[in-house]
Amino acid sequence: VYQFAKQRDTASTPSSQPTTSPAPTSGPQTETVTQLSNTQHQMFKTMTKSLNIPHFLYAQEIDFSGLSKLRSRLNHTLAKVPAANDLTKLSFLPFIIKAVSMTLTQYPILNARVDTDPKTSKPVLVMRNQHNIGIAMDTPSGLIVPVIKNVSSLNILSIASELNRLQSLASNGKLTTPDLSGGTITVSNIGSIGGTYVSPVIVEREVAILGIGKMITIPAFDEEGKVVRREVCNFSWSADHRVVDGATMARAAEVVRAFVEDPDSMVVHLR
Ligand code: CAO
Repeated sequence: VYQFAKQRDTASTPSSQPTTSPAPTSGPQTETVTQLSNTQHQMFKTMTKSLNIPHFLYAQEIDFSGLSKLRSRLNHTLAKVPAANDLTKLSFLPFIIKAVSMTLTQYPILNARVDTDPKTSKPVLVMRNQHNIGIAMDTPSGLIVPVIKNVSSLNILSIASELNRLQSLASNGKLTTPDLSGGTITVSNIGSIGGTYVSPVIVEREVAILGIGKMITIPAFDEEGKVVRREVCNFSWSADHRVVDGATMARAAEVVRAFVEDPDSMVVHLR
């Protein structure tokens, strides 16, 4: 009883002295110089050049429910009957890469690069017919962006195989210069690690990049006002605002959304 009363007294006395002592000082700050790794050095050069590009950010929430169901169905089949190259599983990315390529057919400006006309010294757009989609990859040595070439000529299974091939070479540090060059647009799926939104940085010789956040499950209302389960994911586009206006970026992003939200609609375009 006495102890209880004493504790209560102490707690209720505003002028009581603090019982904690200040953190001990740990000496002066020290600084150590570290050289950049090769990958950091490359990232430093590339990203410094990207500072010259005025970025326009456009973000949208995509309903992944249909894609998620389709992926589960296909993965169920692939687990029993593997596809070529022993492919037994598809992630979301091959579908998104295909949707981006199909959209580039309608919006070729997003596959272009900015250059300077040597005769007039005026800026020009260089249009490119092949969709060479760079994929940002997190590897033991840091950020690497290998390129899936000519995506419009590939189906979703062959995109997945190529993605696996590049991912395996990247994680073993065995990518070659051809694997890393010739990109015309980039996709960065940071959502496989985490994050809702990302503000992706356009790389030189490209005018757009797509950043993908983490897919999450949310309660939503259906058309009858009933609460339903939805899987959603945020897509964040950055475009070079010197040559791509907001309306063009928004229209193209809406085409990607339509393909991803209704993946069956991609079937008619597949090769
Ligand atoms: N939201 C939720 N889950 C996701 C997801 C997302 N956006 N993206 C992938 N996943 C899931 C996959 O479906 C898979 O799940 P299951 O095991 O259930 O099938 C799991 O996460 C692992 O996917 P993955 O990473 O192996 O495959 P991927 O094709 O989606 O991505 C790659 C491949 C190489 C892009 C990815 O591994 C990676 O490196 N991401 C980081 C990119 C990055 O660093 N970007 C920042 C660049 S700027 O610094």
